[in-house]
Amino acid sequence: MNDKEIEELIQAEVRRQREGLEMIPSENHTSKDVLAALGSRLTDKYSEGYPGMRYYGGCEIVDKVENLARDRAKALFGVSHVNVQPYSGSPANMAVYFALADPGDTVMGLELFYGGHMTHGLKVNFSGKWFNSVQYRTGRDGYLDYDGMAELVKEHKPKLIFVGATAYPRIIDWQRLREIADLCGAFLVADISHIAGLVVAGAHPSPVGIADVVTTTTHKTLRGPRGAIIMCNGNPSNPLKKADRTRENLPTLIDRAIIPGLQGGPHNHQTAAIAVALREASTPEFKEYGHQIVRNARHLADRLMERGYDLVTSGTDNHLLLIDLTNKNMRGADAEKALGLAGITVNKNTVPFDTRPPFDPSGIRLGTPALTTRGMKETEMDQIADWIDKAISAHGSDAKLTEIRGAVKEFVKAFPLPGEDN
Ligand code: DSN
Repeated sequence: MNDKEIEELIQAEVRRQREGLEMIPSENHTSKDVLAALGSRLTDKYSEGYPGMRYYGGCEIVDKVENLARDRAKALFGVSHVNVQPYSGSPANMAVYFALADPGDTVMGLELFYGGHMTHGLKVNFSGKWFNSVQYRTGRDGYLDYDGMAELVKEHKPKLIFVGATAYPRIIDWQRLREIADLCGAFLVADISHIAGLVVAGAHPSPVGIADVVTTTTHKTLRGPRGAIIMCNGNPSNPLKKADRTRENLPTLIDRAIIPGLQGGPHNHQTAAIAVALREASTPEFKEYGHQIVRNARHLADRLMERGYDLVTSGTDNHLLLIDLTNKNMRGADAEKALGLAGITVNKNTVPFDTRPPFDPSGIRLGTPALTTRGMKETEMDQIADWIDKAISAHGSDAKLTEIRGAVKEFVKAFPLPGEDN
């Protein structure tokens, strides 16, 4: 690369990832093939529209790329229609609102500070500013409060209900949510961004066929490039025609929301990389990967609880752990910093009913998708639990944290990033 400044920064970031433990549960390490597709000349091509109906010439090859991505997603998730063009998760969710609601309509989602996402109706997000957003929460026990949701649905009669989480460690009961949405005829939207890889592995129930629309980013447990897809069933899409807001018309409504509703040219390099990731996710190895993510998270949760850590819901069913550090007299930010100095990357996070402010919350959120990609298993989780505990206890002692960092750096040499040799 001629741009030495950027090249050095890229190399520095690769070293940071290689020499540490990436435990932010929404992150992962992609394969060399995904990176190759992302770095390809497909990025040079404009192709507004959809395969076979573009506003530009020269699209015959990117049409094949997009069709391949769509077909692979359909087969993997078992759904009849997929839009692979959303630039990322927030634009994907925005397209669902655009397709199914008008400004001022009532919508519902899990409050961000109880594990939801900004686009699920946070007051300062477009979803909370442009719509009448009613937010549901978890109960005191940290589990989704399905009964409370049902009451809210009966009272507010939302047009659409978003369900999905960024910090929820338990299985989501899609069938129960379907019944709740049906109380007022709302569209049910499942945002499975965090758990998509677990869903395709069979390690978490799938909402396909239960929810009306399913959105997911492609870069979390699904282990693809940054990007997103939207899935639904219904009549074949006709993006050139206006359509009423019916379940049969969902494919057309979604496609028209992406373009001309919200986006311009699709990112063809990203579409190709999504296609590569979807192929990888359809292998038996990926199924095993998804289950190992959960085994690792459960094992880590048990080891940390043995050391007195207070986990929201007292454990996990999926890829992440949410730890309330109140009983350790520590702020999430301090734990994030101490762990960072020890070479373990996590993020501070609110816990349900947090008494501290969102930017200085009581908890940390951590997970196992990236560690599992590197081949780590339960034995390694024992060691990592020990370091997490030691680093949190050593908060403020740079010497002790540096010592752990050195040990982490040695340890990870046996677990190379995808495509690297140890
Ligand atoms: N930033 C994502 C996460 O970390 O969960 C949500 O968009």
